[in-house]
Amino acid sequence: MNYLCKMMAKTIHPAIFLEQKYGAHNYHPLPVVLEKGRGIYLWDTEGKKYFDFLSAYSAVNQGHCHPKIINALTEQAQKLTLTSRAFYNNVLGEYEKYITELFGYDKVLPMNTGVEGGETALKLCRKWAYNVKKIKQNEAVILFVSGNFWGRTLSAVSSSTDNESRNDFGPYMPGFEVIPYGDIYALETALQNPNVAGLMLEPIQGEAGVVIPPAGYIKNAYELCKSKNVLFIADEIQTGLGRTGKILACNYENIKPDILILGKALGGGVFPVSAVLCNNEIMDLIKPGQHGSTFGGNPLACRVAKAALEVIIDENLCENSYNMGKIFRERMNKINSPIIETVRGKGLFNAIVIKPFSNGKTAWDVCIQLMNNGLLAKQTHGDIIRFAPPLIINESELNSACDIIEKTILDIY
Ligand code: IF1
Repeated sequence: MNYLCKMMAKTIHPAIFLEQKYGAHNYHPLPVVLEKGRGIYLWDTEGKKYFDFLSAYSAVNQGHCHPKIINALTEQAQKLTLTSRAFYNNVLGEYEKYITELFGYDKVLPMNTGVEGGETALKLCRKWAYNVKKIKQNEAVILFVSGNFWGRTLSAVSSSTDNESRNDFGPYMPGFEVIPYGDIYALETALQNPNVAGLMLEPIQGEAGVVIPPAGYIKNAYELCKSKNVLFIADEIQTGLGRTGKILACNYENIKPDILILGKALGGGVFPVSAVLCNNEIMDLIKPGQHGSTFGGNPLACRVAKAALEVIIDENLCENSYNMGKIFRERMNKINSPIIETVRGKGLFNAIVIKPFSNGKTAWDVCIQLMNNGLLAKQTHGDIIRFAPPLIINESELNSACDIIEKTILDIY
């Protein structure tokens, strides 16, 4: 082991050293090594306790290691975990009935990661383009919006406007067009092209930094798409399942996407589960052998996902998210600090935009200080700190967490 490695092994946490030496450096984590999670809390290997205000990018809406979800996982894990879709199993159909009735669609196509959900939705859109809208083969266009993020596959980065996600991964997927987010006139113009088959967007952009479009944009975009026989595809992988204070962020504008994509918290924080929901006119275009995945719809994932959804419904997590989110923004807007530029969000999906410090400190330094003070959050795009605790947080816990955020911000500058 060379000298540097020997020095690192002596001065940094062994877990960090091992990740540095043996793992791809595709992340820049905060210097904390977590060992345990329960509810809204995480503990590091030294036993220090933290508020989790990232929730694994909204994949832990129900809280860490939720007993009902863990029970579903462990119970099914003793019986049957994976059959492939070469055979039926006694869990998938029951889950499919539950989730399609819950969201009001004819059918669901079960996948695993969020990006697989996105890829599935886009394949369904292209199938529909050629078989229903009768667009000429290989000429379907799908619209995306600037600042979008729906994963890391070559298709996903082909639609990205973020150089970090996109650079050096070309050539890019053809038939993708990007228009400015929130600009209804840009959409109107793009929809003049008769080859447009779909528009895919997040109702509130997560990775971009909890970017909320102008009021009415989602509804106007949906109506424009309908007027041009274009599918409206909602990526609710991060905004869905209570995160913004409703079961779906699209519900704020009373629109029902033609294709709905769910993920993250659908897996209850224990398993990658995603789902694509739509009605028969679209879903029945996929015939046997035309799409799927080894783990998609496996019995273990279905039991976990059903339990994950039941927790959200039975524990009124959407309502709690809505109410706690209001308190959070009220508290943040009361902090009298020159470094806070904007506080924004819906439900428990919030962000604070940090002004550049004259002393050279950045949002990263705020996150480090928050960590030292017992709260974990992470910045995105340099100056935006997202705050997204599990939706189970109660008012007392929320205020304690806000006390930490307030103290940290007032102390740092
Ligand atoms: C990373 C970001 C968040 C997503 C939306 C689809 C996906 C994601 C709206 C794909 C995934 C994750 C990916 C993860 C970090 C995280 C993230 F910062 F990268 F962008 F949440 F904002 N649609 N987002 O947010 O789902 O395939 O990952 O299951 O890649 O670093 P996935």
